[in-house]
Amino acid sequence: MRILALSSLMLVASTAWANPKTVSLSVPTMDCPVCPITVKQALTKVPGVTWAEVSFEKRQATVTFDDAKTNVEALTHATKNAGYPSKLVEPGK
Ligand SMILES: [Cu+2]
Repeated sequence: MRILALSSLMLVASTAWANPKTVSLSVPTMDCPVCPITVKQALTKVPGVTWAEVSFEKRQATVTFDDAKTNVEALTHATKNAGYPSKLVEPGK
């Protein structure tokens, strides 16, 4: 009984300790200030995404996600489906 309680507790803990990851995506085809709204919606709809911010000025999206639930490929796929192909901006570039 005690072991059962402990293992279910650990399951809850491992979910809470999911690894958040933040990446920047280049979205060069955004051509007016309304575009970022569409891109942001597309990104936040991806399961595992916890936060998305899109800058029209920089033509960039910054996305925070749980890397156990999704990945960069899913993010770029989502923006492409919304009409805005994107690609990962390598850190330091
Ligand atoms: Cu637009």
